[in-house]
Amino acid sequence: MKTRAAVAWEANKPLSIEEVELDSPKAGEVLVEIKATGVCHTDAYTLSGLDSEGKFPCILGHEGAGIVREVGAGVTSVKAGDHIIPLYTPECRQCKTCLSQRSNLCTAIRSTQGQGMMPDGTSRFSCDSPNKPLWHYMGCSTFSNFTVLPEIAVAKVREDAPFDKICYIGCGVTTGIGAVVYTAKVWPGANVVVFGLGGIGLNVIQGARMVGADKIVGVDLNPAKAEMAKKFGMTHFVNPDEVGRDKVVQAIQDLTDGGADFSFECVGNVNTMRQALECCHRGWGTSVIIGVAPSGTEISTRPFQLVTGRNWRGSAFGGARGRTDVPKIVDWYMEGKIDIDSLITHTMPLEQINHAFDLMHEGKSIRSVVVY
Ligand code: NAD
Ligand code: AHE
Ligand code: ZN
Repeated sequence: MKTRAAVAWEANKPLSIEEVELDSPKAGEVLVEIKATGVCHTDAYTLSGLDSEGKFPCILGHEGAGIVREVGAGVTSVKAGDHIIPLYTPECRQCKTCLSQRSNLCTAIRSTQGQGMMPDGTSRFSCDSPNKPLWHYMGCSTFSNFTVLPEIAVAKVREDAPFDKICYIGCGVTTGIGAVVYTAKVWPGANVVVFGLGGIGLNVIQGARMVGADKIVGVDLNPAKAEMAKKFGMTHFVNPDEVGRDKVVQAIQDLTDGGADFSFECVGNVNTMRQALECCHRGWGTSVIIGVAPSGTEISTRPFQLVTGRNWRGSAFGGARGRTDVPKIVDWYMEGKIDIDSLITHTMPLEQINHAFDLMHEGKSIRSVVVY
């Protein structure tokens, strides 16, 4: 079939709206009509050329929601008409990691996914003019109106949930709230610090409020981000340009009686990753890296920071097991337990998708959602 998609022909160039070819789903795969997709900073990161797994030309996008239109041979867990959220972190329930129950990092299809291919090592997308192969992205490619996904990479969700809001659960909402609830297991009364008050950091803040955190300190270079963060539960704001970029750690220690119980890095910058670790409380403070730093960069700190009891860890997709946890997060939204609507600051058709990237780079949006 033919479908409309925003194609990334090469790094650092605007996406181009094209009619592309999409092959039918093979065994174990499903054809999905994407109804809406968010634009995440990770899409911009890959488009920038700094992602070691970035492969061009490709169809980006990994934060979607849609309807199953056709299933391939052997598919049993979903059927045509089901509403789903694509999962860039699938859940096969059979690999060593899934069976361990210790991590959400399912390994079933990770290697082909990172190469822009379906599990059989081929792509379903192509473009007959100028006749180039098109690669998948993060196993999702939600910047295409129709896409093909492995059965293990879709979470079936309730049908009364609006696509233009729950698409955000496909990455940002789950990543932020999940990092608090599933990865860090933040306890009521904890002091929490969040570096980066964008589409991920604000969800960390609402997760921290949800579990009953005490102080929730936000750190961002853009003071315009503070207003929304306060609405979501931020109790104190630190602007590194006001306190001095080399005094951020001290400012946080002063606010939190010696250091944070938990910090979350939601920027993707190795300097803020270091600050996020070092602002944690001696003896037990845990810092969770969520931000994706450019390929080739490295984190550093004095080993003494770890010897004296601080913990450094990371979180992908909030530690959520997609097929199990994502439907529950959709329920939380539908029951009014979490706010998604306020974070979706812009909605636009696919033709304006490059504007979504501009708004993100200019710091003018929290989440832009493309509606097909
Ligand atoms: P965003 O652009 O919406 O937000 C980033 C925020 O960081 C902005 O508010 C910006 O002003 C702020 N910022 C920039 N430099 C800063 C600095 N030096 N100090 C303090 N604040 C600073 O991006 P997002 O969509 O929220 O994504 C954030 C990061 O999380 C990205 O690196 C993204 O790739 C990553 N991410 C990771 C996962 C995961 O599973 N681990 C999932 C989604 C996104
Ligand atoms: N290809 C990148 C890896 C980027 C990365 O860490 N991705 C996160 C999700 S970001 C979503 O917005 C992730 O899930 N990581 C675990 C995994 O298996 O990729 C790079 O830098 O090479
Ligand atoms: Zn994302």
